[in-house]
Amino acid sequence: MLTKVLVANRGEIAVRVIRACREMGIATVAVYSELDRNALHVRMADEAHALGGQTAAESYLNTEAILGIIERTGADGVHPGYGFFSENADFARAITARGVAFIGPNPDAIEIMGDKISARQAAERVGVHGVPGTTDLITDPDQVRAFGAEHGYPVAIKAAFGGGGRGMKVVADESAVEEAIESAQREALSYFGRDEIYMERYLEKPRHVEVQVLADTHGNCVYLGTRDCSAQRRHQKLIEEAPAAGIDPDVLAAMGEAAVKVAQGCDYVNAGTVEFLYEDGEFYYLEMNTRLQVEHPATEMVTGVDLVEQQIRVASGEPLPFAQDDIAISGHAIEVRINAEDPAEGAFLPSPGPITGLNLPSGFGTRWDGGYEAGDEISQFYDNLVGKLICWGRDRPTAIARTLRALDELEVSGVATTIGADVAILAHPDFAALAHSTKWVEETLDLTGIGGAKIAAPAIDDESRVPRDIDVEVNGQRFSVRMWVPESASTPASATGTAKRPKRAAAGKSGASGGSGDVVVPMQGTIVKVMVAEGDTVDAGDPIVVLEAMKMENNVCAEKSGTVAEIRVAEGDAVGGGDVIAVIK
Ligand code: MV4
Repeated sequence: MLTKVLVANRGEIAVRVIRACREMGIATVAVYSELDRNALHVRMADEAHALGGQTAAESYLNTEAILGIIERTGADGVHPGYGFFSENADFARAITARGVAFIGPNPDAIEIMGDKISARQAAERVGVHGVPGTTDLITDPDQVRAFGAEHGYPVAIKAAFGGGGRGMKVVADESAVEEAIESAQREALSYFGRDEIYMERYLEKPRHVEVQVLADTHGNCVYLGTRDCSAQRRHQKLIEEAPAAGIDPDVLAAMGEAAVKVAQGCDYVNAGTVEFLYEDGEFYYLEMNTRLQVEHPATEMVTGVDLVEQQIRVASGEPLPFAQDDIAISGHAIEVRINAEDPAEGAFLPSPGPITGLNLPSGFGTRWDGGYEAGDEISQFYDNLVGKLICWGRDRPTAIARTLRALDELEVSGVATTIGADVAILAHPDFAALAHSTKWVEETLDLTGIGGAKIAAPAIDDESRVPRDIDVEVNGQRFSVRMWVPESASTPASATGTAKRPKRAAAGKSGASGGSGDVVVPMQGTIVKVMVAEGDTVDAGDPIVVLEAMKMENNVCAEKSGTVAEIRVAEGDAVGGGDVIAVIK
């Protein structure tokens, strides 16, 4: 078993790996950029080492610095998390060349799956098919026209060396072929440095269904059920769930077996995900992700398998402790990504900054995988995932209701978050009815007026409170209401607080000297203070007496300017509503 694991990542996934190591009694080494010197993953690890630099390229992608830290610390394993070096075959080779375990797949499998054409060929070899199309590169527009004539339009033109959806062009009909080829090649060249393209039939409303696989070094490979990741925008997933719902179990089982075949076909080892498109009862192989994915907890919640623990065991040479028949899916899990982005009007604008307040949900079936605590900062230089909320329920409706309940408890202050968009998706009848597809968030979901805006941290209100009873009437029925108000609000009326109201009342009259000279109390109460004496000159709005009524003190003010001709009350007198207590001339 590995004894000391270097976690070559940051944020929630570094925290996730450190937690698994701690449970297994494995020491952890964190690495950090200049900006992450005091980040949560650094605070949690047994030891932490500086990479230097701020941007990802200067820090978490600095191979030499990471190799130096491996040397210095004696780490015998490296977990790459996702992103950064997780699908970098050269990095994996550099690690293994030093006799250190790369907690992930063999470098050859990373390479085969990194190239979409060889990945598709690897699947075809074991009888797993992608969307009908060709693995030949397009060299002539006539190839596309011939394909369109045979299979129909639309046709998808894809970058051979692409990924993440970039470089895909949809050809609506034969007149658009030339232009689509040119623009696909242009995009492929600028994103990936290579312009090779191929084509497939384009599916108009597919769901994105993926299969979690796990393979050991002894030839065992199992699938751990499916996930549906159709709720996404611009290839950024927002919500994932396990298992994929509303699909015939026989189809899901066939998909799982196909995924295992693809993995075994490239001698895959460790955790991986095989992606499919699903439409009208059919599934089509898309690609394989050769890493632990962001959404892996959804699978953990319905299988009970700790995927990070199994990754470490596999990298230590242990055989899988279960066979396919031992894997059962129990209930339903939903994962919601909480990003520091403002989803208002569907823009999802990044919102980096300090997290000033963080109240996390808890309760039955509720899991939080986070990378930050209150006081930590979301940097503009890295992924802005604050954390993931994962809720389990005995069935899908229960899981949806629980996730909405937990989101209601979750409070993130200081940065804008995607919570509003997540709620809009989960509460939408299309989502409940499984009527959504990969295009639903962008084309159907209405995000106008969605609040994602930054909220300030709630002011700390530690002032003691006192009861104040008032009577109210609602539709003619009398209720006595007790309000608990800050002590300061119940102390004798402050000059500003009480002077304003009469002034507004005075302003409503025809002019500074236009009101009545009679000073009238508006309601029954007790005079607690007389503010003027007979003969004083006053302005409209000046307080004449303070009246206590309904446990509140109110100023009773002059309605017109003039001289106080008469005062008819003294402190302590009880008065009735409508009584004239002074006269101004
Ligand atoms: C497709 C498709 C429809 N038809 N291929 C986009 C990401 C890339 N890896 C594959 N993608 C797609 N390929 C055919 N023949 C629709 C998509 C697609 C998609 C796939 C998975 C998840 C989200 C998506 C969002 C838009 C389009």
